[in-house]
Amino acid sequence: MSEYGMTIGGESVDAKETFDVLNPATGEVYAQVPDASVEQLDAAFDAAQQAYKTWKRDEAARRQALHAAGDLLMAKAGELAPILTSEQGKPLQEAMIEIMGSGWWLKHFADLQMPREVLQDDDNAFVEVVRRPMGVVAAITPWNFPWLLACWKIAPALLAGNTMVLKPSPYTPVTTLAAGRLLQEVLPAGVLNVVSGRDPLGAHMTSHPVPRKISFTGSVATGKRVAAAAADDLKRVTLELGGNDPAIVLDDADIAAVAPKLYGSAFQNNGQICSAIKRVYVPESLHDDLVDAIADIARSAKVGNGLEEGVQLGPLNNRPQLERVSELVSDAVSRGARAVAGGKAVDGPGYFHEPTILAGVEDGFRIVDEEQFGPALPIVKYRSVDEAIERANGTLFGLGGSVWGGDAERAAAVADELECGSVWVNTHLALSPGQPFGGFKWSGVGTENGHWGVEGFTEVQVRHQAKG
Ligand code: TXE
Repeated sequence: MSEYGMTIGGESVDAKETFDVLNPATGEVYAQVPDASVEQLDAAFDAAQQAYKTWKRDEAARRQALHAAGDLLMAKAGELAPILTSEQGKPLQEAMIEIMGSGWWLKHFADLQMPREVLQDDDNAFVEVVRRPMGVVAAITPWNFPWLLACWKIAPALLAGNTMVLKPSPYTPVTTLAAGRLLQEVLPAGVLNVVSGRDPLGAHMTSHPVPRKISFTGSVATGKRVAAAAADDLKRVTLELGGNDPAIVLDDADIAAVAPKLYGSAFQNNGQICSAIKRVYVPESLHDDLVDAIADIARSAKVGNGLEEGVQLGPLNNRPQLERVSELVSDAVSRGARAVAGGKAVDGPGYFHEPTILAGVEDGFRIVDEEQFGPALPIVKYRSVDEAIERANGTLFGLGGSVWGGDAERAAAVADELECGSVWVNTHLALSPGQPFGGFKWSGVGTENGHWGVEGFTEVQVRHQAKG
């Protein structure tokens, strides 16, 4: 028996097998959760299919339910946040922000009005484009923002009239299981089903005959597998994959003002954000000042168990991720980079890594070319702005990018040259539920959030009514 049940057709359901979820701050088992069988996955899809028949019909009821769900999450944030910290690692205050933010997301979509598209209204005909729900959605989420990213899918998908089977990452299933149960108070049975299991359960979801749409957030490698599995059945997909966001600092930037903002956008959630700053390009003239300023901040950061007061950076979420970050840092140092702050994993239990600033790094080093997804930031010198733009774009990633400078118009002109889904000027990571989010190239397919996100959970239908 596990403490946290799955939710199938409104019921709390256990499984024959369980698997362990570790607390990344201690490396110890935090919870045991159900490992869903294939039959249980079938039951979840069946429940979602049954619920779809009525859920799709009443938009007002859906809006009301989403509001109630948002209110409930906000009211229970104090209970959910410690669970999130214990399985994910992030400081408790950030866990609170994630839960409150998920409530905000649901309530935003509860009120979102879709633009009406009337193509023709004359003596001959009334022609309108309408958006129809797709049916059952399979949603698969990662471990960095387990519940917020689930709500990026739940809110628009349910608003559009779909029902869902949701599978969290095996590293962080507990908050999603707990929140999924909670939401049964305000959602009809079968509208939101939550199943937990290891990676093969995700593969079963993508090849299952019931879902018409797969909404996936995770790594590029798995995203490609999801797309291939979906192709067989022509399922629709939205893929939100990794990023390697560049920040270009221009020569008129005020380093004292910019350094804390760059640091914040690179190290929030311990760097485990798809659209965090992953590499900084700086002119030679400002390089040393910027490195010193950011390294000072990194050295003063308080690293520890996220449940303790005042901790700013928790552990990385899992051992493979810690090993990956350590490997990329060691690779850079072995090729001549300097760790001006940090530089290594912290001994002892838990998956801690010192916040690390690397100078003397070049394009071609793995830590610049690959997604580190952790607390290590390479700072790279450039000689001309054109060269910086070329290097920023010289990757298969294309999620976000930012340009920093005193002359905002000049910075915006440089930002226009970046090939990515979000460009920011003098800020980074500015996201909101009404703003579309997606990636160019290998960073993804499709768009989440805003009315674009809702459209991603619909099929286009033309309604042509002849007149006269
Ligand atoms: O991701 P996976 P992992 C990046 C980051 C990190 C790397 C690996 O660089 O180092 O991904 O993380 C489910 N069919 N990001 O291994 O494997 C899996 O169970 C269907 C960026 O955790 O992509 C989980 O629920 N689903 C990212 C989800 O996919 C499958 C956030 C993501 O796991 C599956 C996290 C399959 N064949 C990591 N195999 C971002 N975009 O923010 C696994 N899954």
